[in-house]
Amino acid sequence: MTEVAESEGKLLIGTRRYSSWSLRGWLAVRLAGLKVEEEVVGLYTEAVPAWKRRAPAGKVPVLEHRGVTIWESLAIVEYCAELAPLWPAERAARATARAMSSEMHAGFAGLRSAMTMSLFRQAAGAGRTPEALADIARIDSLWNTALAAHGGPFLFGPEMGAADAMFAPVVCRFLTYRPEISAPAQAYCAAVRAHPLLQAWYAAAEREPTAWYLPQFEAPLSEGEGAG
Ligand SMILES: N[C@@H](CCC(=O)N[C@@H](CS)C(=O)NCC(=O)O)C(=O)O
Repeated sequence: MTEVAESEGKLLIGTRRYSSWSLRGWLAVRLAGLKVEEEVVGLYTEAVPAWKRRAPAGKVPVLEHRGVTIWESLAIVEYCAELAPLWPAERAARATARAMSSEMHAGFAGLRSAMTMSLFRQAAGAGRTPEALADIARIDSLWNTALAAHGGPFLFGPEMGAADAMFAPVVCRFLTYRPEISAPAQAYCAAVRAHPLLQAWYAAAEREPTAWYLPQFEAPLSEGEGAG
């Protein structure tokens, strides 16, 4: 568990190598500078029943902050955005950022099932199902529109924000499965991966216990292989 001076609560997350929803919540909490400890649980291991009793919906992430418990990644992002400016200041841009984030939270099941998040898996070229490719085309288009309108390197300008937190696990998937994406989307992926918080997330993921590794998410996939 990460100790934090004058802790105001706790963020419960799952195995960093795999837990895409945890990454979203964790990024929002860290971008907002909340003073909370982190507790990481090995997903789908024997520890599951114990942590599930503390998670209102039986899922991670869960944020406990100053006596408030928030589950669901998008609600955590919104909570953090009330404490720090994570959404764009301008109303129309903010509406677009929220729409993109909602679309991410509710959708892209084709991508999520064919290209499960697994940070260090050897899987370049794999997972290109028709459903995943359709989702990728939509995401590429969304990113291009936002990047062109706001100048990058992040979706709504120079700073990483709420929408970037919601799409960060997609970046991780693209870096693992290497689908063909546009040049602006590639540049966006590079910018997200280079951000100090993503660097920290990957570094911490590398230090996680090997007992948490799950064969179904680690098995190498060759180019052209289907759902992974
Ligand atoms: N809609 C939820 C999804 C959370 C979710 O599915 N979390 C996964 C880990 S990425 C989980 O807790 N899985 C454990 C389980 O279902 O037993 C959110 O946005 O936070």
